[in-house]
Amino acid sequence: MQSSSANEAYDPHANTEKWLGVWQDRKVFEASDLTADTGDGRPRRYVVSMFPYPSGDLHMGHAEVYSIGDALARYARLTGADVLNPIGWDSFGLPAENAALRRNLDPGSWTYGNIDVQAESFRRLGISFDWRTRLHTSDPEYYRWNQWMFLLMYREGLAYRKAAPVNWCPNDQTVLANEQVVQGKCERCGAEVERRNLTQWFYRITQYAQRLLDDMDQLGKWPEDVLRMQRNWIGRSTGARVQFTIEDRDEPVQVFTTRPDTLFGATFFVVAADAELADDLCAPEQRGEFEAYLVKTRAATDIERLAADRPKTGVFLGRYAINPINGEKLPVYASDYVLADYGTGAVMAVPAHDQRDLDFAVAMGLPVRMVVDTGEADPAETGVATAGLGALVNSGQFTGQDTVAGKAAIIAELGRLGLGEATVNYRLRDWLLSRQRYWGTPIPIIHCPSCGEVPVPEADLPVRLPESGYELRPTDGRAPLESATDWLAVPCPTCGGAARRDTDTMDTFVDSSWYFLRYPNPGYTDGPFDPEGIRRWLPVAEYIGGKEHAILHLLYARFITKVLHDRGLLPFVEPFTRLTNQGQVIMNGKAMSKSLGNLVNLQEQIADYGPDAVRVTMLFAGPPEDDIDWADVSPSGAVKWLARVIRLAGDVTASSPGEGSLELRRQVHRLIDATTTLMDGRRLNVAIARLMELTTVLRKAADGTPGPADPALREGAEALVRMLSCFAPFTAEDGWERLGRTASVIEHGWPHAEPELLVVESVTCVVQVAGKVRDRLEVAPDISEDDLRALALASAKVDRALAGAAIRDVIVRAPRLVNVIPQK
Ligand code: ANZ
Ligand code: ZN
Repeated sequence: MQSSSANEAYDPHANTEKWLGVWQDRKVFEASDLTADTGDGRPRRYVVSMFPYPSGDLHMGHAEVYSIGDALARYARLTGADVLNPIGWDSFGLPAENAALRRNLDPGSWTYGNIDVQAESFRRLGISFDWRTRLHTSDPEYYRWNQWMFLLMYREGLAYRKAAPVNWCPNDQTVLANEQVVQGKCERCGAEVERRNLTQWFYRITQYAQRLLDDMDQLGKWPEDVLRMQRNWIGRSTGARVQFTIEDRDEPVQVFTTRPDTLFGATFFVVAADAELADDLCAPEQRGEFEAYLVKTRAATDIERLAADRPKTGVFLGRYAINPINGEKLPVYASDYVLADYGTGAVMAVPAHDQRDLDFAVAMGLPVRMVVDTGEADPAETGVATAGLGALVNSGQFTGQDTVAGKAAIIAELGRLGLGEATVNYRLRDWLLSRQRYWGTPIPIIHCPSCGEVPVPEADLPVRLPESGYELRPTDGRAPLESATDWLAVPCPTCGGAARRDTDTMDTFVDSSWYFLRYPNPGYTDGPFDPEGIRRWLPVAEYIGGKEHAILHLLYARFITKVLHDRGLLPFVEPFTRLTNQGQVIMNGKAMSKSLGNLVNLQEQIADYGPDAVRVTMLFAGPPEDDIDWADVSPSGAVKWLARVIRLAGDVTASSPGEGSLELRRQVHRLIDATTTLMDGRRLNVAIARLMELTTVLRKAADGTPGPADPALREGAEALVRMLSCFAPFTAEDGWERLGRTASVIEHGWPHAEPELLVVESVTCVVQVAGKVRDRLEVAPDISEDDLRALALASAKVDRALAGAAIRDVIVRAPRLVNVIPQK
């Protein structure tokens, strides 16, 4: 039997505008506690999806992250929380400048135009944002607080300037961000990128290295791999600093080593060729050779330089270092396999136990001396360094000790001599935040010929970007702001003399390191964020975003949070309590790109299948953290499922919820329970599979007896539609309406699984006393032996049959039989 509604086509577009209007009128997505404490007792839940960069319209990747974030926000709302699901734009950054150069626009109008397009797309996708939070990092009202924080950091010695190697394109005559260097070449013009030393601004994140590690204890709800990546990036090594005297030089040189136990095996000494130290140590007769080598080194990137398989090269500097433990003379070399900015930029080379040192020794014909016996063959013969633990050999008074004891003993001896100590070293570098770019936050510093660096007084913030009179295309290595001559010239705040503004702008990671603090009150003017908003909503309960931000963005946000905490501005040290990563949307096994011609256009997908089917497809394809290959999924399958839900809702004729067929109710409540558990575990794809299963169960019931009039069918269909609203919000409203209910389904909450309906059917257990049947019990099929024994012994009938006799034994065969054997 089919009802007439079965023939109506499901139109995924028909009612979207209607529901958007209803949601807006009823303010269903507005957090009630945003502006004042409403005291309704609901727990607050702050669900933040990483904010978008307005590079154009929303793309498939956006649709995925916001579908995930929206499902989690809607679930939290349905289960009784006061939810804040905010939105803003990460609207500074380089693509705006490149696009502006190509199209002869200004970066601002390109950016704000894209923001409007994206905002409209978000609306049409039905994402449940509270639009009152909306902020744009390129607004002066926002970026003034970047400047305010910069000044705070500057005052505290956490912001400073120093010369640092940067990527330089000799053709475009400009500094490039790391992201603009593609395989060693300039992204724009393809020229080979060079390294140059330029004066740059830094945030001293290294001062927080240990705390960034320690506080990971609080991040139990973060993915393990993200924590691992952060730990590796911080790169804590324990070892020793050892001091080497240089022959004919007053100042000694320090090295960092993780293996002080191998000190007797040092046969030469290497300094980073591009470190000042190398230049300093170079003997006059070696200078020509050294400088020729340096030119070659400069061209290589750090990654190339550290590659294990790179042939080792270097030059002898004509000097000797003295090994502090045995007085041996070690020749000093400069090489590019030692990095200038790690440790001290100098190493004691132990070729027997470090492969890079061994390769260098072989290349230069230097001696190899084994000092740790690991049980493996002698590296001098095999060419394979032995890096493992073992017993010290050839190590003077320390010979015979094992690696661990030997380390401690040699450090103690160096300490006694005043030539070394145990130390910790971090791979983490300070955060290079200056960019020689236009579309970013101006650095609030004024350079005065007499006073030097002078901070812009707080009352003069924001330092606004000039809107005209600048040349966007960098020329002769001049940053765009250097061409804004009117803007540039300012009186010195200290002496009043002629001075000039700093022409660098901030890395956009600065903008995104604290935006989530401002959302609760984005118009706040007394500080970067409203302390009341912080008290109500922060830290972020649930943060959703791509794995590509696993390291830098999250590390910077954690760092800034700690800095603000230490100044008494925040009551917590970690900003994100729970982190959910999403994978990428790819096509035929490859990242989507214009050049590959495999771009899937989101708007076309929405036009073809409707917003709900696109969202369901994204979430059903796999766990949130996996990549989705759009070639393998089926939005038309999602459309079919949603159409079945709609048809089912139209077929229900029972008018009151509750009761009805017990068996159907049991199935429904078991599926509600399973879906709830899956949602709590963020297993969204499996949760959707359960809802599909529920649809099938209900369809069968509707087609059977008692059929459409069964109140249990109505109960099940209403539960289905309520749960569906997390994933397919428009269809859920359509279904709710078809069920004869009034909008909005969102206001009816998540269905509750009744515990007594969750008992999976029961079996009859026979209880005997001395082999005679005395009672029958209805029990769960998976009841434990202990529970069954206790239940049987509690039976009044068993008690009566025993007539006071003591029990000799109880034989339990769960779930069907218990035999109680009395004492004779
Ligand atoms: C002697 C030695 C013997 C080392 C041995 C290792 C094994 P991690 O663990 O990554 O911290 N090193 C120190 N500074 C360096 C630099 N600027 N560039 C390249 N290498 C550098 O690595 C620390 C080890 O890397 C240090 O310990 C040093 O070599 C090298 F059997 O010292 B070792
Ligand atoms: Zn001055």
